[in-house]
Amino acid sequence: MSNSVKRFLITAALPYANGLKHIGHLAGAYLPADIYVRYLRAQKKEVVFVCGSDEHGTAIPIQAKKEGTTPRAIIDKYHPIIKQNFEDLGISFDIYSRTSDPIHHETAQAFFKQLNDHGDLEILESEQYFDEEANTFLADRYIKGTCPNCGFPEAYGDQCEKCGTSLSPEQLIKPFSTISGKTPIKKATKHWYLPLNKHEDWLREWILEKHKNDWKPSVVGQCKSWLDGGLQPRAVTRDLDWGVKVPVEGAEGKVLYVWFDAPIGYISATKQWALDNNKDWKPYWEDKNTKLVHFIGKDNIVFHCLIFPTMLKLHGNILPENVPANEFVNLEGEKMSTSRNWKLEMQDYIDDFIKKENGGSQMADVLRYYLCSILPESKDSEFTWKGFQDANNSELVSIFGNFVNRTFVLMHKLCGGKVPPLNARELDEIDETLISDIENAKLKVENAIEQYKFREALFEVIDLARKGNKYMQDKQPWIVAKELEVNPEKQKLIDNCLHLCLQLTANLAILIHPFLPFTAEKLCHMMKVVPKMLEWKNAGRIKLLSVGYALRAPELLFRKIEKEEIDFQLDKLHKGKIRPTTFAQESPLPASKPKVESEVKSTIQFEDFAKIDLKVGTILTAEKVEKADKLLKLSVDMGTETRTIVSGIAMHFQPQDIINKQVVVVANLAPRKMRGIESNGMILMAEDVDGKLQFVSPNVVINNGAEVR
Ligand code: B3M
Ligand code: ZN
Repeated sequence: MSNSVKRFLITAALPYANGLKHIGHLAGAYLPADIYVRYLRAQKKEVVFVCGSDEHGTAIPIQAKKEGTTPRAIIDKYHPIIKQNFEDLGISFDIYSRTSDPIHHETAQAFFKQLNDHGDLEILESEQYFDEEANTFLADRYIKGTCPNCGFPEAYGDQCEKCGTSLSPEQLIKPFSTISGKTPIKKATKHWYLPLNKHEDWLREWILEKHKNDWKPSVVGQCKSWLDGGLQPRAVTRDLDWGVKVPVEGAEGKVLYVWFDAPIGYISATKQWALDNNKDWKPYWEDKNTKLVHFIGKDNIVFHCLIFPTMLKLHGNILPENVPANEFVNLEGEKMSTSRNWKLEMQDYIDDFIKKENGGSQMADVLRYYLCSILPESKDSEFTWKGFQDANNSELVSIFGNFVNRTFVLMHKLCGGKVPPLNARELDEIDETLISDIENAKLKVENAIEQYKFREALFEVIDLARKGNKYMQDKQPWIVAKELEVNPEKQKLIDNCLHLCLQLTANLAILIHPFLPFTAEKLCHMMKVVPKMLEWKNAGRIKLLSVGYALRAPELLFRKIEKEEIDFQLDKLHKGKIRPTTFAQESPLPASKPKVESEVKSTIQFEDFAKIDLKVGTILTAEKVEKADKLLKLSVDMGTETRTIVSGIAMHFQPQDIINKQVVVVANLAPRKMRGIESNGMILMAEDVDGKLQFVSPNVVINNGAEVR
């Protein structure tokens, strides 16, 4: 770590306050950032760790519409929950701010104004998608269409969530408005642009030369492909009514693009922190001796490595030293997804594992441990419940917990509950090896952490505990104890062994602290030492606990995780039982009893089944049927024809949300008139445990008209 660094400013991506966050988010940015920050704090470095809610962008009003409420109500609902979730899992932000705060609006506006006044922005008029029915321009997530990269039919105007490609609305094939479901027209509008094309040269030099070796290859690689493709001017304003108002004349009805204002949120959060703590925020953003590090997920690379640095440079701020972006964590073999309800939310984990138990923060550390051991540092990784159980049972319990427990139990039994003396003259090679293992572990862990290799760092800590177990096994003080009667001198050997094991325990507390803070705290309690002992400089030494000092009885650090708990989670995941993001009591859905058993109808012959003509179709349009709460009128592309089908799903879906959805249609059902509309077929639906209807859909895109057998 270079000596000129005076202070650290560590940021973690600001999560959208539009819903609960899952453990993929946690592993992507927040956990690694927290480990890094706790390590720096233990090093007594000056460090500020900022984060907060991203409360702008179209994601917020869209969620508001889904929940039948206002954008303000959405952010006020999710911000405190997400904040608390992070706290429960030990993510130790110095501030968790909000981009809806006035301080942020002022900061973002002043930032924009300075760039605009200096002529760093360009105003361009262009044709943008406009929804005639809703009489509004369609920014970002208000427009969907088929992804040109992977063919996913519901890609957003700014990004395809399936393949991760970042898009502009023009690239979408068959674009449609998510408000009305209609195909939008093009209409002229004026916007402010950040001319990234003018900054290619220094960005190239800064990333591809200066940082080519200290940034992750995946990050440099992604930047390189953007740079090689040629940078384009980026619009930094939007026609929207939710966000930070554009602070110049002639910009009525326009707000800053969320990706312009959100990263400025790091600055406004620093300001707020400084205000709250009577500090000066400026050096953190202006002094070259500040080391700024952004922790993010890979989908945010372009914003943090190209766009925001350009803004910072133009504005006269320091640039990030590193952007250690992570890949994604998959869950049980599939990509985590909020829309498909395939995820483990922080809240769910907290409810099931932390709140249920006394002193449940032990379970927060278990999640931190497993996630850290599978951090997607260089490629996507996999969370499995079995892996979670194994990490706990065969590493935390059997290696770490076991070593500490044996040490404490034997110290009480063979050394009177006090730190025994070390008889230097009696040290043998095995003891010496352990002593140098302790020294080396410190160096290895810090080396790995400083290179953002947190998995490796954690592995080194566990490896040291493993060596402790091996040492204990080699020394077998409980066997030596049997010889005491004949040879009391042997007490020295026992003392040496337990002395070293106790010093090793103290070292483990220091080294595990950034990863498992609650466990480190518990160890301090057992050793009757103050948290100051956890300072990093103490690690690597074997003089942490004084001879003769009385220690407490061992406490259980980790408990075994049973198969039933894992089965329960798997079952919950597969049944889609996880509470939907919309809370049950606020859900507009009719309450329905969960069905305990599904009724089985009487047997039919194959010929009976074969009479049913099931076909795949795609919903083209959907609209409410007047004076019928439950009905939606759909037109469905059946391959060779377009059918009108009236479906009783209006209580479960907004028309705009089901456009382009592939469904299974009973194609030969006799036509039936409903509210004066002839319905030609029926859409197959399944009811989940919450009583919500879900489409029965092919899991890959299939040609319309395909037969279902
Ligand atoms: N809210 C996107 C995301 O959560 C965005 C990050 C902002 S960081 C300044 O992926
Ligand atoms: Zn795609």
